[in-house]
Amino acid sequence: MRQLTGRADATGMRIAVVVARFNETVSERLLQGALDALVRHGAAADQVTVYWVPGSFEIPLVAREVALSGAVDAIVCLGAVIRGETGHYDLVAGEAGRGVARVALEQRVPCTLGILTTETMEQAVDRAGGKHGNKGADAAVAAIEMASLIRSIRGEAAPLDRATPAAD
Ligand code: INI
Repeated sequence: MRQLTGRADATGMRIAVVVARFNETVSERLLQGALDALVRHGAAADQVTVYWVPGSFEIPLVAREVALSGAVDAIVCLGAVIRGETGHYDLVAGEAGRGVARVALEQRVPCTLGILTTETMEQAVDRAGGKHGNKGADAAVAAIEMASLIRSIRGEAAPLDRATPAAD
């Protein structure tokens, strides 16, 4: 049996970040976390493009256009949907998440979900560089790993065997 995984190495990768301006203070922190993580994992700054959209609802369409351009290896989607601030939380959160998943599957480009869905602003801040980490950074690393794994499945890069724990 073989167990394969992706490399957390963005060297040579072209990455797009689509970020929603709504709840901008949170989005900015998610973006900072994502950009730091991309650079830390070897992405070149000139290979990363950030697309700002009005709100999380708009993320899937821009992600789809970027995917269709064929110019990226992965797309990181960032936003903050906060229930306390909206009457249509479920609609925005649901459509954003479903839309991002759909773009990934239909366009065959890894799209990762760094769209926070929380009850309160405090919970969002906690997940945007606060006590629960930075989900923007997590989404960026997931995008790199997925792009790497997809490349190896397509025969464009050497596969990476997953290190398995020693047997008891
Ligand atoms: N967009 C968000 O990204 N987060 C939210 O919390 C939010 N609220 O509260 O409504 C939100 N709404 C805007 C929405 O994404 C669209 O931009 C808007 O409906 C225009 O299509």
